[in-house]
Amino acid sequence: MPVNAPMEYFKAEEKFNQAKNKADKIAALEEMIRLMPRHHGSENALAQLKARLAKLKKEGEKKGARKIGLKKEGDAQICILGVTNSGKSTLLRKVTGAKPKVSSTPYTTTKPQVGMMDYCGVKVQLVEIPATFEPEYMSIARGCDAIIITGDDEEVKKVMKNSFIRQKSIKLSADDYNLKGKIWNTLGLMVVYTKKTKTAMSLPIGASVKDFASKIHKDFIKDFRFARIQRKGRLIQAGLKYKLQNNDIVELYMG
Ligand SMILES: Nc1nc2c(ncn2[C@@H]2O[C@H](COP(=O)(O)OP(=O)(O)OP(=O)(O)O)[C@@H](O)[C@H]2O)c(=O)[nH]1
Ligand SMILES: [Mg+2]
Repeated sequence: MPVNAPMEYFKAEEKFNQAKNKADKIAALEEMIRLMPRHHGSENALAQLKARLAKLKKEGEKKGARKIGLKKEGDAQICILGVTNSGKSTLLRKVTGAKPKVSSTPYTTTKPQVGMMDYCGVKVQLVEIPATFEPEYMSIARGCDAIIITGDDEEVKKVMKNSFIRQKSIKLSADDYNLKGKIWNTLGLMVVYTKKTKTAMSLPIGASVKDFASKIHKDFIKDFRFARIQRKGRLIQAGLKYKLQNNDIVELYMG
């Protein structure tokens, strides 16, 4: 029991005990820490509260994605962050086959919603993060490849900062022209195709023949002789170091 704690402290403690979810617990704990008197007699109690807070925050990070059963699928994952009614579900519906509920009632989406966007044969997983921004959902956003922000971005940027979400972000609306193209461009990837099976593959912009070959199979580097690349009607013969470009069709010759 802290010595000389103000009344507000006990109110915050009561809030902590009543809290039903992690976000509320964290908020109450932070309030308790703020209200705890700073003197020699309260040092231990303060340290305990801080340890409890750290543990609570860490739990959210570790369990988050697994607890809600969300599996990373496709070539890349993008999270949609936005305050309520900013059109997250509307955007998800437009670019994927997913059918999350769209409604003008605030906080319609309460669980992360997942959809798969096809871009020139490459699959990108999109995840709508509920506007409650619960820590366990923010941990999904922390691990994805890029962020789409819908609506007013000021609040979202604050939330991102507090949750250590530092990926590249882009502000978009569901009504934007060339929505899929804009989403794809945030990833810094290009699409190349295998000649034989016409399979689309994603690689970082600037990737080489070697990157392409090793993505298909480890042994392809060892037995590599040369690559034949179809690019804008031209045929190029190239070695491992040769840099690929978007839309290249690549055939590997092995020895
Ligand atoms: N066409 C269009 N409608 C929008 C846009 N933003 C919001 N709306 C409308 O606003 C309401 C909420 O849209 P949702 O897509 O459900 O918004 P959300 O961000 O998913 O909201 P929550 O899940 O409740 O937090 C709906 O009536 C939409 O039609 C937009 O950019 N374009
Ligand atoms: Mg929604």
